[in-house]
Amino acid sequence: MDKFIVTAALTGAIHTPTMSPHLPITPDELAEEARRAYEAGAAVVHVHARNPETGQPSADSALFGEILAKIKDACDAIVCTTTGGGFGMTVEQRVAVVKTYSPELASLNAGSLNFALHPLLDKIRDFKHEWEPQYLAMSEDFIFPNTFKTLREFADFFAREDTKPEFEIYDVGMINNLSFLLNKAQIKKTVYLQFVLGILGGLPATVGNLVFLLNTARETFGDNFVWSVCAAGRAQLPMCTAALLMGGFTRVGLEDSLFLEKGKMAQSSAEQVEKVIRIARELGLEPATPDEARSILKLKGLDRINF
Ligand code: KMH
Ligand code: ZN
Repeated sequence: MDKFIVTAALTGAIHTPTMSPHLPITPDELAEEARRAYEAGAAVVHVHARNPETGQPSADSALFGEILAKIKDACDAIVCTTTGGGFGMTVEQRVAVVKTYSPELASLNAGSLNFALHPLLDKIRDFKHEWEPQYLAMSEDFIFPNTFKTLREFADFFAREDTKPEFEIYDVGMINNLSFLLNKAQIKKTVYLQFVLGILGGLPATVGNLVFLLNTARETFGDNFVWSVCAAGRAQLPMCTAALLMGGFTRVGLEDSLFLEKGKMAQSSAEQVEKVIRIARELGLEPATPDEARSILKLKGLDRINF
């Protein structure tokens, strides 16, 4: 039976509390969501921290530590911490979680883009918190900075901790950035690519674009890579299904979509995990356990994390 990895991206830094009452905010809510996603079949949970009072994406290292410890207590899923953080954080703040907690896996954004969320403003009239409309509005003029210098420094910090980078690829040129960044030995260790489709400022979520990304990755890394897909909003499940058909892995979760189907909000990332696994099983695919995912991704193991 072929195995595929399901990641649940629990909260992210895109959606704001007004957009869904189900978005986990506090460490306890994040741990509970991680447990539910794990029990539904996710091998990996991707984690951002949020200010427990306001729900704003947070770079607070102690808060991150509390979240990581609670998730570790709640379930056996692999924890993939963000180093994308939230808008306006410095690159030093974003990478601190790797230096401090030495996770098995963390996101590493493979290039800069105008990560634009401002169209979401039109959909909401009354926000719960003052920061929310400001946060969305500023993204119209915000370059999410991942310069070559940042990539080099992040890659060094990851290498020091032996934290596996999950490279976030928003556009095809970012694969070329990685071919510049990575040496042969790093590529031999299996490059892990997360294709992030449908972000305004990046590639639209289409099967054609996914094929383009995959072909470019093959030309760049040969067989030395594995890949996953996530997609924003209503493209989430169709693009994950396309990934399954093409031999890829899938990321679902409320970070990327707040819905389970048209007009129906997801109460938990776990519902999206269940749904993608249901589809996969119809195709003869089984979700990998965390230990199977560790072996596929060549992770260092739980005994070498610092939380
Ligand atoms: N926070 C977004 C700007 C990641 O986790 O590394 C990008 C993001 C990716 O969420
Ligand atoms: Zn993220």
